[in-house]
Amino acid sequence: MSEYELILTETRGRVGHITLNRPEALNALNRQLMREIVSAGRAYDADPDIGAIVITGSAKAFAAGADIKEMAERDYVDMYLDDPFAEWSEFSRLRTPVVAAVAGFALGGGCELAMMCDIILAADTARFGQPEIKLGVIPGMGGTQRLPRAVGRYKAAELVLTGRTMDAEEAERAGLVSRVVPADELLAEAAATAETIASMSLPVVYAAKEALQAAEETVLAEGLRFEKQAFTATFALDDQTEGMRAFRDKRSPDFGHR
Ligand code: CO8
Repeated sequence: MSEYELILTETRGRVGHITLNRPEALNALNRQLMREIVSAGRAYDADPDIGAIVITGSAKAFAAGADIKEMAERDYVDMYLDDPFAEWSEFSRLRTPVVAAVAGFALGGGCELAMMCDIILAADTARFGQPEIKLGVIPGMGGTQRLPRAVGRYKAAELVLTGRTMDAEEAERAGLVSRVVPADELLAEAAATAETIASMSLPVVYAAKEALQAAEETVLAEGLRFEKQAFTATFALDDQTEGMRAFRDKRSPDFGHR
């Protein structure tokens, strides 16, 4: 029996899949759903046989935000002491790359969850936005920080201050999504993307993700220093020798996955 009630998990090859499964609330992120997502992500991250993670929702909703009904009656002291979103920092620090496969609504916390992932593949049915302002609050899971980095400050400000949502095409144009695909191809595309990542050297994938994160978190000179160190460190790995010899010998590399 699964240890989870609100998500489905499945390992296929070297890819761990997480499917949000709270359809009656459009995958609204209540406390339990958040805990289960973070717990499944950590479990995959701790497993050296997992090289990438796919997270998805339903055809109608990736996630329609944090659970408004759960939050409605809470007050400042309660929220401050409880810090209900603290666990998300663990999700965004997973070393394993995460591919978000987004169909339908990705609003509020749902959009923010997608932005904690490394790659966002969007079905042509996807809608993104930060409508918190309409509820008398502001984004609380990174929306005011990650959205401007993804789409630029002026578009982010328009979305956060008006609550307007955008379709997949606009989101791709703005730089929020990696790629838009037809809805019926979304899961296959996400799985194929994750499988490609998982076929690479795991320590090198970790290093690449860490260096990309440094681009978000540091100034350029520091990021370039980090990259140089991480790049040089890959030359300590057998996988670098194998990868380059395989190219020279015109064969596929064997990165020694079990
Ligand atoms: N929370 C709780 N329940 C929700 C949520 C939500 N975010 N979204 C939808 N539901 C529920 C509805 O209440 C409804 O339940 P019921 O059948 O019991 O009435 C069911 O899901 C189906 O929803 P609708 O009938 O509304 O479906 P529609 O297709 O008519 O509309 C929408 C879909 C447009 C997505 C609409 O449901 C909507 O506007 N949802 C709210 C979107 C939103 O405002 N999201 C932001 C939430 S606030 C947030 O994310 C803050 C993040 C800050 C971090 C917080 C960390 C804890």
